[in-house]
Amino acid sequence: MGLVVQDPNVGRNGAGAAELVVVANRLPVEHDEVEGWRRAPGGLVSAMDAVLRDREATWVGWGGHPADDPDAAAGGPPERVGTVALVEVPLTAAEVTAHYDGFANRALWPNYHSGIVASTYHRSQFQVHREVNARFARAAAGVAAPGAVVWVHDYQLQLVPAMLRQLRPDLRIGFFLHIPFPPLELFSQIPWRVQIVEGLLGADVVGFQTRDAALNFRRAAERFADVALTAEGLAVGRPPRPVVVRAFPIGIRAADFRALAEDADVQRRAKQVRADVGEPDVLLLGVDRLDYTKGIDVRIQAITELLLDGELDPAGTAFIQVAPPTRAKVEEYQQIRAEVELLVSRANGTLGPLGTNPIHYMHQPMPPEELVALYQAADVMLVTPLRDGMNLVAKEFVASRVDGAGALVLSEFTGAAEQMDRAWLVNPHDIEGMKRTILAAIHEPRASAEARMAALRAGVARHDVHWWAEDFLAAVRGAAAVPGEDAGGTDPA
Ligand code: ADQ
Repeated sequence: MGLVVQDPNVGRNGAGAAELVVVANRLPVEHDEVEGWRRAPGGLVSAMDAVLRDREATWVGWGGHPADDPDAAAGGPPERVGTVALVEVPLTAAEVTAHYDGFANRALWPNYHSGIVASTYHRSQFQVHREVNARFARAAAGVAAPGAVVWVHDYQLQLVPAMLRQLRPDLRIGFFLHIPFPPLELFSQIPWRVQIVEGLLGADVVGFQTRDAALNFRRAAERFADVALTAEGLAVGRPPRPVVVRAFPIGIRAADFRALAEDADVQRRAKQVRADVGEPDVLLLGVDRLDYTKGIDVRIQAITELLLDGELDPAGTAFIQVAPPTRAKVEEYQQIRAEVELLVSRANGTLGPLGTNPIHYMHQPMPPEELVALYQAADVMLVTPLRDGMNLVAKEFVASRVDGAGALVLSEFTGAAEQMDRAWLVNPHDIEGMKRTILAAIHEPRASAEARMAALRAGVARHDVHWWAEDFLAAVRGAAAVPGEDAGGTDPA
């Protein structure tokens, strides 16, 4: 049975004793009908999994099944995974619809991603969102030891820091946003902008993926809250309380990717991948959740045009697009799926003689070994989001290229572009520019291509997920221990 905390004062199994508490919308496990409880996929879980591997911690989150669902997984999530105790915050189906599918994914997500699709704002959804945030705050307050560090994650829980501070002023609270923070003119559209800024300012450290995001938040805080700008962040309220605001660019488990990439079976599989798609002269690859922010459609369009123009030979080119399902209940995600599938079949239907299907589309999750084999098989990796907080795929590709080969085409609008300036940077809104850059990446002489990849690989290895977590946790500990002083930490590369 999982530990279900409904009342913050009623803790069991070590409640009130956790020195490190992670709070995220989802627990790091999900239920599969065949396999039972298993590790949940996704960037956040994969990052925190590595960080918590040898650390005692308590993870507060939703288990993934509505509490009132008659088919809900019997018994709830496990009590522990390795060194991490799991505390489930129960949500009903109606709460999931309003808080997660609704407010988080149809109001916040599109606004924070440059308004690529229009946000919809519903007062009733915000109401539920606030109640759910309060429940997360109470659950965290119930398990944290005196003076503990609480690390709150991502856009679904931005109200938690202030709520938690009110319940437990003794705690040291860090908040990290995995997605972009929008410029003031976009953020200002949100009817609850004041509540969001005040919610975040409850933390001692508010961390972002990029300097731009941190800057955007400082501007929003200046506009919508009682703050003064300081060198390291903000002074909030009266008497002023220091809040560190800066970039902590997330890294990947670089050593794990390198080890997988050196595995003989994975390398054999990489060769097989090329054989499976007909031993092309050029193999292009895209790997993204099927999300409208990822620019999958513009990428397919650019490649299709190159194939139609004869700039790329349909008989000698293969493009693999991996796009696992995500948020399938949200209408905009059904639309992007339909659009991508139409573009793929239209391109394959138009190009070349019978047997020529240059675009290979895989709408399925896959294990890390298979992803690394794909990364190794590719000549050019295409990461072309219209907006992305960081983008771990770009870093995973680079870390997997232990052979020193491969080229990365990367959108300027990813957080990764701030660190990976040796990649082939593109503006995904500019199809012609993207086509030119893809061709340049394909035809770059080997020596300069390898020099680029070597520089990129060194950066990804140095600024890995452990560097990120240590930097963030040091800032949270430092911020509370020495009020008013710079939290230190490393300057983000
Ligand atoms: P995401 O939007 O999910 O993450 P990303 O950073 O690329 O985007 O992470 C996706 C993860 O899913 C990668 O680790 C990748 O390996 C994995 N993945 C992709 N396809 C898969 C498949 N078919 N099967 C299994 N796994 C697959 C959010 C933000 C990002 C930010 C991360 C972390 O939107 O900007 O980089 O959080 O902070």
